[in-house]
Amino acid sequence: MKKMTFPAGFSWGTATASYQVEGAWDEDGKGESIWDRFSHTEGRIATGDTGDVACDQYHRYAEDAAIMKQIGMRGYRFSVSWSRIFPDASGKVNQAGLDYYSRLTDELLKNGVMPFPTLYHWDLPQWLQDQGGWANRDIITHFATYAETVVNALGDRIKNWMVFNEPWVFVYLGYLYGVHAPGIRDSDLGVKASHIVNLAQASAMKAMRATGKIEQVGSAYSMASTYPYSDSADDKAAAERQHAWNNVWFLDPSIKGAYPNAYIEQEKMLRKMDVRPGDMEACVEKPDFIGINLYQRSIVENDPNNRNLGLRQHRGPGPQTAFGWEIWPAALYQMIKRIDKDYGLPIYITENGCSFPTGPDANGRVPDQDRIDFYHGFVGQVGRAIDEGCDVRGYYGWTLIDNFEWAEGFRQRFGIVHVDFETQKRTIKDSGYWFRDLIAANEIEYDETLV
Ligand code: GCO
Repeated sequence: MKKMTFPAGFSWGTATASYQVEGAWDEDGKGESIWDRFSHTEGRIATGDTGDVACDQYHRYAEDAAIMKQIGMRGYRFSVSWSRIFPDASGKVNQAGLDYYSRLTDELLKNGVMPFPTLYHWDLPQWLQDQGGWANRDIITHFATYAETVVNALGDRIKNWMVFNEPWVFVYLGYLYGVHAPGIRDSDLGVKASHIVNLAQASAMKAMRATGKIEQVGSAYSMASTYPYSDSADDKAAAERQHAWNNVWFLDPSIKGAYPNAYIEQEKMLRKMDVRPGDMEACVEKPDFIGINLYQRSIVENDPNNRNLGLRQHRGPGPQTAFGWEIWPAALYQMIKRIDKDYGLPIYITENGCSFPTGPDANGRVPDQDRIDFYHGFVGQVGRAIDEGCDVRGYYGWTLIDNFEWAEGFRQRFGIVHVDFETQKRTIKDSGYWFRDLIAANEIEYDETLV
């Protein structure tokens, strides 16, 4: 084991998303989003839960900001709900929606917490979905207008922004596999949407920079470091294809103006994606940093029978969270090293965390030791990468408070603060106090032998 100290001013924070915490789903002029529609449709959410109330952060943001301060958090990654700002197809701005994020921003700053918002964490306005959503190119202009509007309203106080959260997840789970909103299962639409999202990312970044009000902009990408199933050249090549598709499909176009090689028949795929002349140039807008959301790794074996990515995945032998996700701390170290080597840009860990169901005991304490062990392992591997020279600027745990876990409803608890969804009572878990002590000490021990 080795001990390291994080850089002074390291950005310690937590992340949430509008639909998962806000509630107030139809208040103050907010329009319907695809997640409202999806969760209100029977059979879509495993538990039948909805985000109508969620953690009621729309009304309890001051209490939540005070909790962040108590823990010593220096940043808060929240997302803006597009349908609060542009509730309908009229194109008219709903000022009350902007006012909410302005109040939240002021409250965070008052508590010494840097607001670090994401413009899109999956809750697309339903009126845009009715026009085809991310599979219709018209969305590119709508999204840039929305981005510019939000930055103009808050850019006097907020300097650091994220455009997208996990484009891979909302495109493929939403349009290809149909398990997330809008619940579409269509391989043509899915791959077309992936390209439109890349175009939209660049045009929104350009619009945000043109306001002259921001300092840093990037996106948060879902990543899982890929491990070849064996040492064979074929498995290693398969792991590279998985990395290309899963980790950097929405990053390479913005930096290199090209898609990474992922598919066995890549040229055919690019035609299916409807990549037109001039598109790849239009995708380029270099981010100031790269956000990594990482929960797991993937273990990949070459599979010649698969004509898509040419691979199959295996489960790893590590222990698991309540969600059944393998706990493999070195995955985060490997991912940081790879992204640092390939792009040389500053990195933020924009999400990392685990679900365990621990609730309050008889004394009202929440002894979630398994979550502490998880964080100790993963944060330690971030420290290891920093020790080896990687430029990691911050670490955002997922998540501040137990919240609405998408298709799983409320049954997966990822918070470092427990929420009783009957009463909305918040209780800081032992892991929350662990973070308080970690941030105060600003140092951690890590295992430098993990692979
Ligand atoms: C994610 C999401 C979060 C999830 C978390 C746990 O970005 O996948 O940003 O919304 O709740 O990852 O599954």
